[in-house]
Amino acid sequence: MFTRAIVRPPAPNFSQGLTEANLGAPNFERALKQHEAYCAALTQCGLTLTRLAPDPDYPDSTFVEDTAILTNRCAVLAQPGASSRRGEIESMRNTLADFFPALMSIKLPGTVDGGDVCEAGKNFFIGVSERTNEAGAQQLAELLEPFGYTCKSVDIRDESGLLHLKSGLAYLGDNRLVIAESLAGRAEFVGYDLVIVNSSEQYAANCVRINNQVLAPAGYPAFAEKLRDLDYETITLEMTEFQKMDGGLSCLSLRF
Ligand code: CIR
Repeated sequence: MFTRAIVRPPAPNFSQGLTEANLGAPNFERALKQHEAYCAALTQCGLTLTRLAPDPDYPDSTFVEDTAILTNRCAVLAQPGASSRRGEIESMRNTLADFFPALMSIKLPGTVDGGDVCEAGKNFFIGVSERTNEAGAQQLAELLEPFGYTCKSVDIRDESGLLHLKSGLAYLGDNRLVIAESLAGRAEFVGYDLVIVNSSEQYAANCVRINNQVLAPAGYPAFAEKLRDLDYETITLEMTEFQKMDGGLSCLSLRF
């Protein structure tokens, strides 16, 4: 069960963040509304929110998930692979210190973006990507394993459509993964029940199970039907303005 989440609304210069999406510039007012609806959905799932102030010094700072890896046994501050995002870590360190006094951290030259880390029960999948390097993945595994977790690296550097591992992977609990079609054949995922997301709906693979609900992006009917068939209670959310900045649904919150 999750009880809390940390969120940070986008700052007015949100459109100056990193993106390779080619979907045009985001509309700030619409992004704020989408962010509000996202926060309302987290509250509906029973979470108490810590709302951080928008931070115009870091236009990508609304994507708080990238700054940390939170588990119910320990917490690790990430080390963003994009140099323009490194400064996001310090304010998150202060916020997390209230909840996790024994906060650990990834050190350079290791880099890890939280978006590359997918918890699946006692196992963590760690994406090695444009942002998370092998040294970072190795450090994270060494920090998590003493807490009884296992870790498996998944190299996604040849997956041009996936910025982070969680752009194409989510854990629904009960040994079930939502997975982008392009990852579904990988050996790392043998033994899990896979809910495969068609390549035309790939963005929907970044969904989040929170307690009894699944939050999923609006506009992906085939995936919505799969969730319905599996009897998940789903909340769909408009994510268009965040998608324009390469952001998925999970990256707008840190849940614990
Ligand atoms: C970035 O490129 O870092 C941001 N514009 C988007 C980060 C999205 N984070 C995520 O998928 N975990």
